[in-house]
Amino acid sequence: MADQDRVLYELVMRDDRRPSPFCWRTRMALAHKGLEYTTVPVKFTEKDKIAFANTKQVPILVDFGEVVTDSWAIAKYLDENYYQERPLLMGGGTRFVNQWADTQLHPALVKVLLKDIYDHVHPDDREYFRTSREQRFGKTIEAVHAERDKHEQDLKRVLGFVREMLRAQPFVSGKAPAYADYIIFGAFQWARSISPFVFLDAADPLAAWRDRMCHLYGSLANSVPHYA
Ligand SMILES: N[C@@H](CCC(=O)N[C@@H](CS)C(=O)NCC(=O)O)C(=O)O
Repeated sequence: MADQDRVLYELVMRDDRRPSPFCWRTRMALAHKGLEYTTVPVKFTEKDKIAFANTKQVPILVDFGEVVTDSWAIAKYLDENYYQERPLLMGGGTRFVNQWADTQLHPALVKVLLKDIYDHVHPDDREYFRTSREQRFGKTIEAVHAERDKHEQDLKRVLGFVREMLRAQPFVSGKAPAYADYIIFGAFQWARSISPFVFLDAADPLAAWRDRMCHLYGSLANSVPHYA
């Protein structure tokens, strides 16, 4: 790997889909800072490809030789190193949003999406995904999927206060988007990368916000394979 490059290592699924919500936090953060980069696609089972970073997870940012792992650490790194004439990603409360997404939003959403994720996993990763996720949930992917209606109701509840907030302001971060938006948007981009399932009504303020997010930075979120 050249020390002269900025490279994002990110998850890849079949048909070159890039669904990782954590990698989308980083993609949007890099776009926010106006930074160029190339990507290295990593399958779940390609742990050898990322062993250099001493982690088993993506995203990993290699910024001119500086290896940064974990989406939160990457966002902090970007604010610390690219602050001149670049808008800050973080504000008060951003850590709260990060924690909320990791512990409330993602656990609710993954149960709605699990079968669709499995259906889009790269063929080389199918066995790994089934085994690791069935261990995590303590039941089969199909058993989780069988309760999708209930999981959808749980997800709607979890999203309730974000919806209310977006009635009063265009972005989670206020008048302009910042990292809190990218955190939550990462979850929506995860969903639309691998699932045709529609869980937002057209009249929902969240749907309008999601649309605004999809059109940011030259419609970055639409530049990869996705459903509606
Ligand atoms: N806390 C990490 C979580 C990253 C994460 O969970 N990445 C997933 C992809 S969405 C991953 O690499 N999983 C590897 C695996 O399940 O083996 C972050 O914020 O970056």
